[in-house]
Amino acid sequence: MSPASKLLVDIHTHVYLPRYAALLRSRAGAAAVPFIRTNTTPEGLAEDRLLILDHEPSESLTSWSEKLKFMDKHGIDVSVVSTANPWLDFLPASQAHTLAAELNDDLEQYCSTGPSVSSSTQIKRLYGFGLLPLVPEITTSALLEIVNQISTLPHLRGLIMGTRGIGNGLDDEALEPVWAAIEKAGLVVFLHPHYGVDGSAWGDKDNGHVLPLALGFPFETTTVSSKYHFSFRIRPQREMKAATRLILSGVFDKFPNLRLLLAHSGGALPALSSRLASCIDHDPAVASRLKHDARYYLGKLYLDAVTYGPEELGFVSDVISRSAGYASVASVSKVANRSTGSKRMLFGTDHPFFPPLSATEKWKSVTENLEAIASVQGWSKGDKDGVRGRNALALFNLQG
Ligand code: 5CU
Repeated sequence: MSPASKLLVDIHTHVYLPRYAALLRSRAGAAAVPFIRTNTTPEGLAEDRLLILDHEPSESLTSWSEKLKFMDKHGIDVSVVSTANPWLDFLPASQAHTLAAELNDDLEQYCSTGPSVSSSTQIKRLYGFGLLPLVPEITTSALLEIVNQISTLPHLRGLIMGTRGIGNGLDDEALEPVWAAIEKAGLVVFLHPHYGVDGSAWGDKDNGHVLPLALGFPFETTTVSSKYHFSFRIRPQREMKAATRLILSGVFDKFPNLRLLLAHSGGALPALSSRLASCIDHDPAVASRLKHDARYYLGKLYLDAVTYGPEELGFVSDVISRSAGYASVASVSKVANRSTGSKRMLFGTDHPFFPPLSATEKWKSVTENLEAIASVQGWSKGDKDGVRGRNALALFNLQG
């Protein structure tokens, strides 16, 4: 077994728990996604097809027990698993509340009864992100109750959430007690897209789901949008406000110890952060709202390393490391130190999404991300080991 400092830890990996899959199966005849429909294959076998996004080719449903097999095949020691999109977003408040509590218990049960990494460590192979019932009309007390539940389940180390909040996005003041409770409990928030952005930008050509996934998902993470219609291609019901809406709302000034992990390396935010800072500086409505230059807040974030390329990883780590130089106007050094930025980046696979189109021994979506980490110019061996696993052990407090 590798020593703890060499463990490979996957922090972006999803599951559809049996209870959740049963709910989707019960919606087989529903007019709108999400649902699971059982098809018959040409060989006459029953096959579950999962549809979570309008117009998207359906994904194969990966069974819960396949997770460990997938990990073994790719040498992944530990996974911090999360329920995949669209979480509980489509449910009425009371059902979302009950189901969140049940699914959190289910996930704890699975992780706690799963194997350990080895007989000489107490580090388990599975940990999880819980779910909050973030839907319109949910009460603050219900949300706080579930934050508290997650914080008492030892194998749940955070929670995953989409970008809608309780209907008005994540910069909604109504969420402030929730951020406060999450910060106090020390839980990591994994912020993940589902709705994409205005589908009319994708044009009329059939490009499969390349544009919504390659651009729409990361743009959604960048903007932290809200009130998008469930479809990839239907116009949003309301124009999105600004990106980075969480930064603009001052969440990190109010909750400086909030630990936010962004999917897909933060989307376009690293590339746009200096432009964002400049726009803030030149806008009378917000110029004096934040305590720091916008670039400072990027250093508060954690980002998955799901970029598939070493140049992108290097660039993102430069931007993250540079943020310390923006702590105050008087800061002396704004020089990027790639190594410092790497400490906030964590390996992920996005399993069960992006399966290979034809049978291969290993998934390219996994090997490409591992090769990217191995090839970043300016990252030391220690930095790379950090991104592969040690950073996750520290962030999620996983100890042997
Ligand atoms: O790229 C991804 O993260 C995903 C995901 O999580 N869910 C999905 O439906 N497609 C792609």
